[in-house]
Amino acid sequence: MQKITKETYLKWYEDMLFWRKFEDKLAAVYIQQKVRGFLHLYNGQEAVLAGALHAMDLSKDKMITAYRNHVQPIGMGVDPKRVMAELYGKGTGTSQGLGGSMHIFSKEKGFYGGHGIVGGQIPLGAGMAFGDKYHETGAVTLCYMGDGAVRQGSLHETFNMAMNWKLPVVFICENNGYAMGTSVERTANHTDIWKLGLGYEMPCGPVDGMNPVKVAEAMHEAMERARRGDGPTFLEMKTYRYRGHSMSDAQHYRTKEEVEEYKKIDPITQVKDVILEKKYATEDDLAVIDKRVKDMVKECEKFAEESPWPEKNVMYDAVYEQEDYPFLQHKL
Ligand SMILES: Cc1ncc(C[n+]2csc(CCOP(=O)(O)OP(=O)(O)O)c2C)c(N)n1
Ligand SMILES: [Mg+2]
Repeated sequence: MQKITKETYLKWYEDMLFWRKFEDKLAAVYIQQKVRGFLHLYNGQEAVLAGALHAMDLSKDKMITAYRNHVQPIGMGVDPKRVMAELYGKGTGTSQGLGGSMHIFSKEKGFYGGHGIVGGQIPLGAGMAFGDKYHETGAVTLCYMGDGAVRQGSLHETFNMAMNWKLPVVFICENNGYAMGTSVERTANHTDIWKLGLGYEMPCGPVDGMNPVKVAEAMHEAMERARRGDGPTFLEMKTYRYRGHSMSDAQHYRTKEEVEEYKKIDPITQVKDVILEKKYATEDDLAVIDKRVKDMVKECEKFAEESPWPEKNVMYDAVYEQEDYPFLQHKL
């Protein structure tokens, strides 16, 4: 793994802060009804992404996740202005405004969505890894899912095939404690989600998902295993989301005190503490980064606001049409 240096910490600080503020902005414009439909935010879970990116080879590795999917593509190199425009439904968005919040996608940057069906991305992730094994690309797929998704049957079928074929994939459960309003304790007889790998003799284990160093180390080991042909790993990242499941969540299932407890181990604060303690930067240096982040978010908002709506015909170009269909012309 690339060494974790002063530069790594400063990058983690800036990236995670940008992701956090980008999503705070989305929450604000959602209330103004500029972003519509569902909106699931990642606030609190940033270390899981930051640590994984450090271990990845971004020239070829791939990622797939569920609907909490705005900042991952940004981390993989997609222009954040285009991600925000997608959320606004604008023609300059990553899917020309046709996908929206749950469907950010960039084949070019190796980000394969963006999936609203809980657990739907698990077999797809294994399929992507199968493709890489078959074509001998040497790439590894990171397949993310929530704690709710591990209760889907598709996880078990996929684990079996992925182990049987020793696919180059890392399955990552982001255990943020809840599936909508249902706590992990209420979903199953056991709460150590990582143990689900044991039934398939898949290497597995728990990881502190609030600390990017711990995430990077665990991800590196898993990705090395996948790259040398020894197959998948299942990691349970213990993390937390500060905001509700989506924007329409009254959060009756947890207390404010619980949220505050987790904020004490906030990933951005943890990274900032190391930076100051090791004198990688001063408070003044960090203020410069904070300002840069604020300006970048503003730039994204301006771009999305000023972008045009998609042309109407794009809507019809994106649906299946049979040439000899006799009834309706699906064109404008
Ligand atoms: C197959 C399916 N069942 C139910 C839903 C409704 N639903 C949307 S999100 C969600 C909870 C998933 O929670 P989790 O996997 O823990 O992810 P998190 O939201 O915590 O990131 C449910 C049940 C769905 N989208 N798809
Ligand atoms: Mg969850």
